[in-house]
Amino acid sequence: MSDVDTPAHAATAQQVLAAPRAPRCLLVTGGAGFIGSSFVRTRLGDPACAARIVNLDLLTYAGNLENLAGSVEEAERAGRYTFVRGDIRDQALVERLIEQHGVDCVVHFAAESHVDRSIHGPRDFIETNVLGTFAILEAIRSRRATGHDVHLHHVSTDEVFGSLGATGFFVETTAYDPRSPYSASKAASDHLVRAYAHTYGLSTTLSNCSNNYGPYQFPEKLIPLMIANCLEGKALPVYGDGQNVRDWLYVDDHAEAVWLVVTRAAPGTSWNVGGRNEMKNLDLLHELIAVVARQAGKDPAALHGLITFVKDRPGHDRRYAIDCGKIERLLGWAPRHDFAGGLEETVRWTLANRAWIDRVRSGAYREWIDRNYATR
Ligand code: NAD
Ligand code: TDX
Repeated sequence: MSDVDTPAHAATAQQVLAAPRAPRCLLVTGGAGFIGSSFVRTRLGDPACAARIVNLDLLTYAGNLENLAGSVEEAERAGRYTFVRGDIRDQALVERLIEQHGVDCVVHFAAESHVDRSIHGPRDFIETNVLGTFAILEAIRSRRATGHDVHLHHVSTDEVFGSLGATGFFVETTAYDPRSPYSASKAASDHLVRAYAHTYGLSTTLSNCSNNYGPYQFPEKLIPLMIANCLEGKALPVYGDGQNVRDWLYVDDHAEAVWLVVTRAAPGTSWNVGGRNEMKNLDLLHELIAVVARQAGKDPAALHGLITFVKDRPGHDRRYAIDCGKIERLLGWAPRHDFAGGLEETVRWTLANRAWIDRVRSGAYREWIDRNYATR
């Protein structure tokens, strides 16, 4: 059964596997990024997960092996974790890794992920998000032709559904209506995944998640940028009127949702994931300022004084809101962090990891990567 002909509210237990899928070896793409590294850390720390992990990441500006420092070394020594610097667009490489490591499941996070960058330079988004996903699908199709089936879980976003008015929610069967080069490239990749499942019989699942936040998020996205600027006394740039609404989810809760879908969801199904936590950007910023001021011992009024309204993002989507009732009802997923707790945790992490932020903001993290990985 596929979601194409199953309205979300009518989704049934048939969309859940009778027996859990138990991958022996996962190929995680983009595992050095923000959400991919959370997935790698949580899986390696989960005693119920015995899968080996091959992490394929190109280490673009958004990839940082420091996101995994302290979490992978023991698994690496035990032969349970391998890092490969490489490009998902390299189909031959993906095929070779699948064959060499006996990969039976690909969890595909790698992407260009920042909307503003997609507006300034869309090409990388088409190449990585569309052609990269295409190369992975072709690699899996080619393995299938030799009798080896590999399941693909494709990590997507709520932005493919477009922009909502004041009411309503995105469900799994909401028609796609992407409106930025980023969301259009993600929508294209989602369509390719579903087309390959339908045409070639590939086993695939898909998840569409709302805005994530938490440790190791690249400080170009709203929350880490605002925290870093508060700490450095820099302007807090609010696009437009600051009334745009996003639904926020703590990153590790997304990683758990992906794992539940990987292990429990029937092929051909897709799953919306969200925090049931809609906020206007300006309200979020006020809450964040209160937390930073308290934890960092700063004057809240001075931080409020840093708020600067700037020119709006072109085509800025007004409101995203996810109905995640299906994954809650059928897979029993529930976020472990509420927004207040998640925000406290994120600010605490940032204060305890100023060196990480400083190295990313100064560009120093690139020198280490280039020195250690230039020849791989
Ligand atoms: P990120 O930008 O932090 O990380 C992306 C990772 O992919 C980086 O490690 C980068 O080096 C790697 N990468 C990029 N191009 C590559 C290529 N050609 N080959 C191999 N690796 C490559 O992104 P993120 O925020 O962690 O997002 C991960 C996934 O989740 C993306 O598919 C994104 O669309 C999706 N998503 C993100 C959010 C969010 O709020 N951040 C929400 C929903 C869905
Ligand atoms: O400086 C800023 N000022 C500002 O007002 C930035 C960086 C953002 N914003 C606004 C734009 C959005 O309304 O804050 C909101 C959140 O912006 P981003 O953090 O850039 O996220 P968004 O554009 O909503 O997209 C995110 O969620 C869905 C991720 O970047 C995507 O990868 C994910 O798919």
